[in-house]
Amino acid sequence: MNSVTASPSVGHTVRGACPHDCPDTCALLTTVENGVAVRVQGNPEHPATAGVLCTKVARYPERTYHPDRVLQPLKRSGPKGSGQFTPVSWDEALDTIAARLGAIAARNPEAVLPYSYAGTMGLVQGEAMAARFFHRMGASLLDRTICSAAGGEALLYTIGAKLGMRVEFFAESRLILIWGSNSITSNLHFWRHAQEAKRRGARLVCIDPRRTETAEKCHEHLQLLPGTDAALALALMHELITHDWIDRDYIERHTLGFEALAARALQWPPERAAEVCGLPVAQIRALAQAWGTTQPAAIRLNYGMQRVRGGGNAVRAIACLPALTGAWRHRAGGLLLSSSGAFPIDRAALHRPDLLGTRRPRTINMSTIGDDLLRVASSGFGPKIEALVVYNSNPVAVAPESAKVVQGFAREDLFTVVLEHFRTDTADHADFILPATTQLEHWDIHTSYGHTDVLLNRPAIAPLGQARPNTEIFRALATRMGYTEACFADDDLTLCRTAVGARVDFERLLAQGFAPLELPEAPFAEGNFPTPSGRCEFWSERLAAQGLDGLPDHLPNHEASGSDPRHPLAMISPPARHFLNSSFVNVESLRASEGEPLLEIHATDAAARGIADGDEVRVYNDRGSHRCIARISPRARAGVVNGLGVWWRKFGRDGTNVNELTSQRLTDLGRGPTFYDCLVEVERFAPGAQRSAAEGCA
Ligand SMILES: Nc1nc2c(c(=O)[nH]1)N[C@H]1C(S)=C(S)[C@@H](COP(=O)(O)OP(=O)(O)OC[C@H]3O[C@@H](n4cnc5c(=O)[nH]c(N)nc54)[C@H](O)[C@@H]3O)O[C@H]1N2
Ligand SMILES: Nc1nc2c(c(=O)[nH]1)N[C@H]1C(S)=C(S)[C@@H](COP(=O)(O)OP(=O)(O)OC[C@H]3O[C@@H](n4cnc5c(=O)[nH]c(N)nc54)[C@H](O)[C@@H]3O)O[C@H]1N2
Ligand code: SF4
Ligand SMILES: [Mo]
Repeated sequence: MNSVTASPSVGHTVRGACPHDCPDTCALLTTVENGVAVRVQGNPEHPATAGVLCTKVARYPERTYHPDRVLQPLKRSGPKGSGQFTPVSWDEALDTIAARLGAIAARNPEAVLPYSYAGTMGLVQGEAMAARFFHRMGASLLDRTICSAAGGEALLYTIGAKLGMRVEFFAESRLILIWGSNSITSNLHFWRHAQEAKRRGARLVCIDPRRTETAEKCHEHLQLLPGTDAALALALMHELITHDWIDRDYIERHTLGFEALAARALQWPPERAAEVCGLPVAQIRALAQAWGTTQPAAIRLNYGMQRVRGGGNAVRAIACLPALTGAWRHRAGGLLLSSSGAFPIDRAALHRPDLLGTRRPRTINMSTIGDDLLRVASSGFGPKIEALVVYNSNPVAVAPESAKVVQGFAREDLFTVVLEHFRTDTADHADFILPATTQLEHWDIHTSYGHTDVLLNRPAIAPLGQARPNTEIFRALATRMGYTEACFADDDLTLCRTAVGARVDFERLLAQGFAPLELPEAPFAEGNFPTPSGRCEFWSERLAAQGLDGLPDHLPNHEASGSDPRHPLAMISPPARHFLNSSFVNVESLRASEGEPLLEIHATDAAARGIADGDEVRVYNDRGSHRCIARISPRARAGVVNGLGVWWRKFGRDGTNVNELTSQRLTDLGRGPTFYDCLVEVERFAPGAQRSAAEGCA
């Protein structure tokens, strides 16, 4: 293969979409030669992709044809969690699974739990046939909170929906706050626009406890303590109000609760926030002045900053800033956290909750799967979880407090089916692993949370081995369970049409691969917030009605810095650049770029513990202990250590990853996880002297 194989005379190209949980949702062009996908590139015709992919997905063929792909159904042949399997036929696997699920469901369908997230963001291979299947059964519902629940609810209560600026207009902003986002790692195509703005003279400010590659390239970096963003936002409001850097006309016409918010903000002079955030006062004052006196000014917020107890309130506080200064008046001003609310998706038609009839199954929060798998039947909880069907997710690696998650998955009396590409940490705990197709092998429809185009993914190659699309697997199970409703006969192309609905031109998708939504350039220039009041709600009556604070406030972390002398360091575990959550960890070229699990630690914290760069260390708290290599790094601020994630446990030195340390405590809004609200201690690892976590913390 040479560098010009994109030419149609040598191979043909197939239009697709990147399936990963990334705001960029790139349009892909896959070059196929003799039935083999030889290259995956960015589609140059798609404006948001502009022909560029990240290094991870540029390696998609390496992942797809990886020798470790699971290509036939596997049945457990050793003890639970041993990772020992033997191949079986599809018929044997499906018959056995349908019989087991059927028997459990006959007693109580709520004892069956689907567990899925965003391994693919596709609307068809995600919750389409799967949701129909579990609704028909009456299985427990899953609250899919693990990523964005706190921030999502915060947007709903403040600006009314997951809506915001169009990403391309950031190029015209004069001031951009990159807040809780390592854009170069996790939002590369936004970074392109930020760079353009910088070239045109814009000022870039990064707000992040870690000195990321993105922070390094901004003009200013506010390296605050984790979980203190609301305090910073309230101090910015204090300065905006006391200096009258506010847009009184916009506030009067398009916001609700200014007087109350102002009273709250006036309790937050910059000195107080500086103390809480661990920042110089002057830096806070300067940022307030910049935000108050520059237009157009924009905030690129990402989910990194809402994985703490007060994450919802923090997003609410930050989402007030553009309304206070009227930044929304400009198309290059305002805020973007997620654009996913812009898509007119008919989820009921896809998921068919009507198949539940009058049944109202309980809901299990995916972020507390560790505890929930260990619960016995009770009137409050309902039946014990007896069967788990996992697809598009790797909970044993990504869910918090792994020790409990592993203990739950290791239950001999739990029947676990995992639809996967690889033998992940989760698949190792399965009774059956069913081989799933990758994005190159199936149809799908994609929306985005970073731009506003719909994309169609066409299969580029035939399924490898015996792999089947998730949809096909749930269809086959439905047949065996005797589910005869017509919706179980829908093929994938029909599901694609159902997903896009009538407001998107499907013929255009078939021809071009993508279709932009028709949207205003500046969504809130004239107010029109989709809240009950139609205004940006500084004060939320809906929150007050639930007995919650109607105003945003700073809620200190569950495990705030300085609150526990035995565990003096705050640990955050943000994404590694060459992985996507726990995907790609097994792709050798990408794993080589990351090396091995590392803990970034500030020189002062390392010296205080006699730790040298490259030492093996033990990171621990009352929940567990994780061994890795210490990297003394200017990326870590004093008092905060960074354990980049999310590694597969089996690649860890002691078979663990950072989630051995994280807790199952939840966020203020949305019942989300608090991965970055976690105190630890670190010590040099001396072989032989290792104490158990419990002893170490006694
Ligand atoms: N390469 C790569 N790209 C990814 C992912 C990946 O794993 N790898 N993950 C994808 C997923 S699932 C998502 S949800 C998206 C968004 O993913 P996010 O998880 O938002 O990822 P980042 O953009 O890295 O933003 C996290 C940043 O927030 C910082 N941070 C941590 N705690 C705090 C805090 O309390 N306050 C503030 N201000 N900052 C904090 C971290 O140091 C980090 O730099 O990215 C997606 N893109
Ligand atoms: N400590 C810590 N933990 C975290 C985070 C963190 O920042 N720090 N980030 C959190 C966040 S933001 C998120 S979104 C979650 C992500 O957690 P998950 O959504 O579980 O994401 P992945 O780890 O990428 O696992 C997805 C799995 O789906 C599989 N998959 C992909 N496509 C398909 C398909 O078409 N069919 C089937 N059957 N399987 C498929 C992949 O092979 C992969 O193993 O992790 C969370 N966990
Ligand atoms: S992971 Fe993100 S940047 Fe990479 S190809 Fe997919 S959508 Fe694009
Ligand atoms: Mo996420």
